[in-house]
Amino acid sequence: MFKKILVANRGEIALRIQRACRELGIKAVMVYSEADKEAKYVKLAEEAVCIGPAASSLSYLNMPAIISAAEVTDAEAIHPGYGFLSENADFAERVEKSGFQFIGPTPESIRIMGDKVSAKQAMIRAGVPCVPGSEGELPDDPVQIRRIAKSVGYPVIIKAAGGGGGRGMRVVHTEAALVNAVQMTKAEAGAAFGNPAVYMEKFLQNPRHIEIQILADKFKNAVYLGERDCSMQRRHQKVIEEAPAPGIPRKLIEKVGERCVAACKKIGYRGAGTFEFLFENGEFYFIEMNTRVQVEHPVTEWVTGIDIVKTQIMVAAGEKLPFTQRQIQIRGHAIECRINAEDPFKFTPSPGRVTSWHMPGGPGVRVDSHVYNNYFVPPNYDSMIGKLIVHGDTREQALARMQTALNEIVIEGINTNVPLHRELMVDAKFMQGGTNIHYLEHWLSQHKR
Ligand code: MV4
Repeated sequence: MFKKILVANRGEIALRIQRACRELGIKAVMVYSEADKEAKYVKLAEEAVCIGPAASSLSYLNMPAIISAAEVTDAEAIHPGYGFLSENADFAERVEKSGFQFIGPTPESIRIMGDKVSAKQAMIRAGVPCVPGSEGELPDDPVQIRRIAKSVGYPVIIKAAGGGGGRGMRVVHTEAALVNAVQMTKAEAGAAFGNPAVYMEKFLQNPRHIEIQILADKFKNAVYLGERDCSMQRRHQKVIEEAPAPGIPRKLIEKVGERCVAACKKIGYRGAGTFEFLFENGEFYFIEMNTRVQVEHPVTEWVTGIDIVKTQIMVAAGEKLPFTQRQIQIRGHAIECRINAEDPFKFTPSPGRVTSWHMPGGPGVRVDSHVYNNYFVPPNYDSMIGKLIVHGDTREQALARMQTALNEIVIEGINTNVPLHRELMVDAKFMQGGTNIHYLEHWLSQHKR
């Protein structure tokens, strides 16, 4: 096992990784920007290195600074967390070329999944069900583009190969609008991602966003840890996640989960990963794979009892997965509310000093946050300042615990989205379960203030 790991991230996930290291008896080196020197995990750290000024581009995205920090502290491995450099294949490669273990998949796996066209082709070959569409990149010939769209059937969606997470997409409803839309998306993709390649899919109108968590080791062992429902989102930012997904038969999850595991084995995937699907009319359609630990990993940890971050570190160190698929059971129900420093209904960021911070507790309540009383939320980064996660034997119990927990929260000095969560947790449709990806935005348009 590693003796020392460098944590190349900030915020709640930096603290989460530091805690996993402590449990494994590994020393954690924290890196921080000038804006984060008062962060809790820096105060708690045995070792911490300042890697640059507040701007991410000069600190958390600064590859030489991070690799130098690993060199001067004698770390053996680098955990990238989520966001920042976590899905940057060039970074993973530079980490390994510098003699450190990257805690994540190989640069090659990251590269394949980063290109959404090659990711989809790998999944089709591996037998993972995908959204019907173009086989690979769209050609330039307008005649061929129209022929493909006709066979897929309108409406279609044009997506950039270099996009993902909602960036670089365009929905097309008619043949008249098609060729121009393709050209526009290609031009934008070339400018934004340095890759003008686009592909086409059937546009699914009212899907749910369901994702499958997997874990794999270096010996081609892989397991799936069930699914998460991440349909409650606004502008491609998830707001609430839960596991399991309400109303989806276990047998269906098992079938798609086994496909994901087979795909991992086929491509030699290692580490933690997430297969994102759209779910509509009882069918799963793969859209993208994330090659990192995700924000919402705690809901899966709670229903499976598996520590995903610890397992990431163990498999990166060359250990075998310590459990088989048969040993993984889904128990109860977990819900996560992302707590953001923002206006709860206008969504404008609300950084600043937290003058009062009281977190809930009791059975089935977990808070992952690096914030404390009198902490200053810097304006330079993502507005997420923590996550409230609850577990119950049933979804009803989890909802009741989340309602109580949200009512116990006191955060003063900044605005947060806690008031929004309080309202959503008593919304009849949400309480019923199974809302689709448009539900929250529709709800917000009906609850303007
Ligand atoms: C789609 C889709 C409908 N049909 N693909 C948006 C983010 C990116 N991961 C893929 N996205 C979508 N792809 C087809 N063929 C609808 C979306 C989509 C969406 C997906 C998941 C969660 C929220 C979403 C919000 C708007 C659109």
